[in-house]
Amino acid sequence: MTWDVEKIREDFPVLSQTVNGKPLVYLDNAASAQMPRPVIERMSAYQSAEHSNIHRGVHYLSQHATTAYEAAREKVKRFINAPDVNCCIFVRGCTEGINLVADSYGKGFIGEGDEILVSQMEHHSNIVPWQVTAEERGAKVVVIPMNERGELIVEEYERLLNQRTKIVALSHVSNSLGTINPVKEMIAAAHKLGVPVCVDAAQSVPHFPVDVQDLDADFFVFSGHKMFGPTGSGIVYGKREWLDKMPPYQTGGSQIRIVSFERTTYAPLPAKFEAGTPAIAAGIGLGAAIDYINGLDFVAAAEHEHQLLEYATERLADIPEVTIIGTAAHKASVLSFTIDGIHPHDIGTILDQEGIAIRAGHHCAQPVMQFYDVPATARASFAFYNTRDEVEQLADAVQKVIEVFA
Ligand code: C6P
Repeated sequence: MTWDVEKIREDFPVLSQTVNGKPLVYLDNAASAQMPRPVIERMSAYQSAEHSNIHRGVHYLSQHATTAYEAAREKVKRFINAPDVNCCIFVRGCTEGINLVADSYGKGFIGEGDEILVSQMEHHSNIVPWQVTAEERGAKVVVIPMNERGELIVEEYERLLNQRTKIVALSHVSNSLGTINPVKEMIAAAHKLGVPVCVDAAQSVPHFPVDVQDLDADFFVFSGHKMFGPTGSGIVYGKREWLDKMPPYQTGGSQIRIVSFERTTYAPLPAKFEAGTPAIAAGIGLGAAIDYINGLDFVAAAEHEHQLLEYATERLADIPEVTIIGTAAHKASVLSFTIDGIHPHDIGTILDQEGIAIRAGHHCAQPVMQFYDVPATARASFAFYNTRDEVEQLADAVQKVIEVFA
C-alpha cells in the first residue's frame, strides 16, 4: 500500500510555511497535531452560519446546531466502535475526561483502604486526578513498574492486582516513551477480578484504529486536538454499567431532569455528565476530524508513520552522543532522546533555528524522567503527514547541535 504523503500535506495549510527562514518541519504532533482544511472549514462554516446554543432552543438555528453536534457524537461512536452513542460523553479534552472518571468513579466506588493501580509511565493527567481521589477516599495509588526499555512489567502488574484494587489507570501509548502498552491483555487480567480499567487513549487514537469493544475497555478517554481536530474537544467513553451508577462530575444546566429546592434528579446519559453549554464548534470540529481520518487509508497512514519512526530511530541511534529514551518493542510516533552534556531545552532551541519543532521538557511525565534519571528529554513525534526528508533534516540538525557544543 503506498501512501502519497505530498498529496496529504496539501490538506494541512499550516505545514507550508517557513519558520526562521526554513521550511517548517513539524515534529511536535504528540503535543498537538495540525488540522486539515476540511476541519478548519467545517468549524468556520459553523461559526459563520450555524452557531446557536444546543439542546435548548425550538428555533431553527438551535435545532440545526443540535443536530450537527449530535451527528458528531455518532461519528465518535463509530470511530471507537462504542456499543452505545449515549456512552460517548463530550468533554474539553483528555485531562478533563480523566478528572471526570477519577472523581465520579471514585465517589461511587472507591473507599477506605482500596487501591488504584497506575502505571509508572503515565502522563500527569493520569496520575494526579487519581492521587486526589485516593486522598479524598482514603485509598492508595499503587504503581505498575516498567523495565529499562520502557515496557510495563506485566507479571508485576498481575501480582499487584488484588481484591482491594478498585480501578486500573493505563495509557494506551506513552507520550514520553512511545510505548504501546498491551492494554487488551491487561484489561482481561483486571476483569478476572472484576476490576475496571480506564484507558488514556490520548496518544493512540491519532495513530492507529481502535475498538473499545475489542479491548473491552471500561473507560476510554482522549483529546480531539491530538487527532487532527480542535482544542477544547475530547471524549470519555464509558460502559453504561459504570456510567449509570456514577454520580455527575459537574452539575448545573442541561444535566438535570427536575430541580427543586427539596430534591434534584439527573438526566440520563450522556446529559448527566454534560453540564452547561459545551464547546459546540469544537465538538463539531472533532466530528469533521473523524470524517477526515475515515477518508484516509488509516492502516497505510499508520504504516507510513511507523516507517518514519524506525528510520528516525536508526538515524539517531547512529550518532554516538545520542541516547534514545524508550526502546520498547512496540512503539508509536514518539522518539525521545538526550545528547551527552547538552540540555534538551538547548536542543529544542537550536532545532527551532532550523525550522524544526520538537518538544523539550519532562512531557508532563516526571516519574518517567525520575526513572531514567534525566531532567528532561528532547522529543520528536511523528504524524502521517511527516516525510522521510524531514527525518533526514532532524538527524542533520541533531548533528549540528553536537557540533555547536563541541
Ligand atoms: N500530552 C504532550 O506533549 P490534554 O492536554 O488534556 O489534551 O491531554 C493530556 C494528556 C493525557 N494523556 C496523555 C498520554 C497525553 O499525552 C496528554 C497530553 C501532551 O505529550 C501535552 S503535555
